[in-house]
Amino acid sequence: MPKGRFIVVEGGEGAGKSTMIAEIVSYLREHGVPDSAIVKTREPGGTPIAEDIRKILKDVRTDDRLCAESELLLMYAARAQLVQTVIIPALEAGQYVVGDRHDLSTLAYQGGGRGISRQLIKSIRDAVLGDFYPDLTILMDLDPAVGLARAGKRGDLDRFEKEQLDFFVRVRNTFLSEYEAHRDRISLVRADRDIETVRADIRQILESKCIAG
Ligand code: T5A
Repeated sequence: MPKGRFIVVEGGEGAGKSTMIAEIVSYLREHGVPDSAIVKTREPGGTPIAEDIRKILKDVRTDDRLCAESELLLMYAARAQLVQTVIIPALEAGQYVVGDRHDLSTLAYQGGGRGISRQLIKSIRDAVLGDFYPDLTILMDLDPAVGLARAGKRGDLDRFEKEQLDFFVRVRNTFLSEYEAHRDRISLVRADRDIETVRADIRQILESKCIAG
C-alpha cells in the first residue's frame, strides 16, 4: 500500500494552479518535509515519454486534427506512464506528490468539453488506474473568461486555449458537478479572489486534511 500522499490541483485555464502548487510546496517545507520527499508532476507530461505526448496534445495543427477519442487515449497513455514510473514509486517511498492536474481534468475536458461519454472515460480510467485515486484534490474554480484572460497574457495559445468560451463553460460545469458528487475527496477554492486570500484558503485545506500535520 502506498505510504505517501498524492495531492492534486485541478481547474480551468489560468485558474492559478501553478501558483498554488508553489504554495503547497512551501507549506510542506514549513512542516518539515525535505525537498527530497516532494515530487511535483504535471499532466499531461511528467516523464520523457509523457512530455512527448503532451507536445502532440498541445500542438496547434490544421492538417491532421486530433479526434476526441485519440485525445482521450493519449491523455491516458501519458497518465499511465506517469503513474507507473513516477507517482506510485514516489508514494511507495513515502514521498509527497503534488500534481498539476490528474484524471478529473479528463472528465472535465474530454467529457464535458469534447462530449465523450462518461461511460467510455470511466472504462478506460478503470482499466488504466484501477482503484488508484489522489488523497486530496483541490479544485480551483474560476469564471473561464477570467481564466483565459489571465492565461492569454502569456502569449501564444495552445490547441486547448484556442477553444471557444462555451467549451470552457462545459469544462467548468463538469468540474463543479464532480465536486458536488465527491465532496469527501475534492475541496473547492474560489479562485476569483486576490492571490493572498486564495493562498490562505489552500493552507486552511491542507491543515484541515492533516497534510504533513
Ligand atoms: N488537459 C489536461 C485535458 O484536456 N485533459 C486532461 O486529462 C489533462 C490532464 C494542459 C492542457 O491540457 C488539458 C487542459 C489544459 O488545456 P497546461 O499548460 O498545463 O495545459 O495548462 P493549465 O493547466 O491551464 O495551466 P495554466 O498555466 O494556464 O494555468 P494555471 O497553472 O492554473 O495558472 P497560473 O498559476 O499559471 O496563473 C496564471 C496567471 O494568473 C495569475 C498568475 O500570476 C499568472 O500570471 N494569477 C492570479 N491573478 C489574479 N488573482 C489570482 N488569484 C491569481 N492566481 C494566479
